[in-house]
Amino acid sequence: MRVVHNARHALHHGKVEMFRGELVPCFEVPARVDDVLAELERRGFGTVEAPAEIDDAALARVHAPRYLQFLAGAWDEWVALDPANAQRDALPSYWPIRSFRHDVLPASFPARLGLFSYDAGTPLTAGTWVAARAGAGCALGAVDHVLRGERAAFALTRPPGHHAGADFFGGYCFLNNSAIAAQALRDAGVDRVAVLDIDYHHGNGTQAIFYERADVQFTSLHGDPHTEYPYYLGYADEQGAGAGLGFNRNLPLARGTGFDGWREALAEALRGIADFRPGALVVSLGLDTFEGDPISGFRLASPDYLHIGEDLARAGLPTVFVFEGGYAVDALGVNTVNVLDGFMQRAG
Ligand code: FKS
Ligand code: ZN
Repeated sequence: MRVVHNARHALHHGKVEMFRGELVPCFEVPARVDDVLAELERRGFGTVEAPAEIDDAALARVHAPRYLQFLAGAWDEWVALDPANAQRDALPSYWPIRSFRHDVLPASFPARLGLFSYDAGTPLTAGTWVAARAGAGCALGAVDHVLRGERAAFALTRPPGHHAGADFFGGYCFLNNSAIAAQALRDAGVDRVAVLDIDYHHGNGTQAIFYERADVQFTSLHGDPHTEYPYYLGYADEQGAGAGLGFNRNLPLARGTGFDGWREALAEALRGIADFRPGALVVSLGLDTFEGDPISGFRLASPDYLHIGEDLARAGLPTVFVFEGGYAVDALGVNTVNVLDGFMQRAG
């Protein structure tokens, strides 16, 4: 399988995230991608390549211009507030929730930081924009391979993307790589694109981006938002709106779910995807469903990931895999490559 790898991912390196009243070390660290790369090399799996330079127009097909502009200049604005900020991550502390205005762009940088975000766990750092932009390039590069007839391709990048909406960051995500991939497939003439999100956390950003559209179907398997992040979206009754009604599907599962229950939900998701008759599939590939994950609650074991790959291959669709979460760094490489390996074995 072709692997498009973002060598600039480590330029995004948050120090801390806010968690239960404390600043704690980030879970989403550069070692995650390095571990996957090492396992790809160890197993001689795939051809690893760098992404081509990207066309920002592909980002603007998914994200709001004022949000992209903000992200591109955010670090410089943060340091301009106080030169000592160069040593600190930028974390928001104000949010315009219900009854506040969203149309006004305040001059204050901290005010805009909050306008364009939804949690205090997603540090913006000196290299965030460069890393995220190159990451979106990986997603676009993987799309190109599939458009040229490859059975599948894998965008190996961080920061992840599925929590990022059209104009907000959060959940360690800034640019929604999976949404950018799905939109690029549409723009290249694929009539219907399915996005399947198997990260432990609901892909609220991807759902929101496509919620009113019938041309991109979104399906997600995730920890029940009643108890799991991102809490405010990902419930089973969210089925899409307007033209998109019927094209959004959430399959929330209880904390503690093991592979048997999870796999049944995957089968259900794949039936819905088959009914949609898509021309391509984008998989938001999170590996935080693993039993050893430090921030998640499902109980999948390493060999289960081979079966996930096989089940996905049986859908018979040109497939773009996009790397999302997974925080048990030592097992992350094995689990990720198991999915890809299972897929290729079944895909032939
Ligand atoms: C632990 C609290 C967890 C944030 C969880 C974010 C999950 C991110 C992810 C992604 F794929 F985007 F990376 N809070 N301190 O795994 O969904
Ligand atoms: Zn996750």
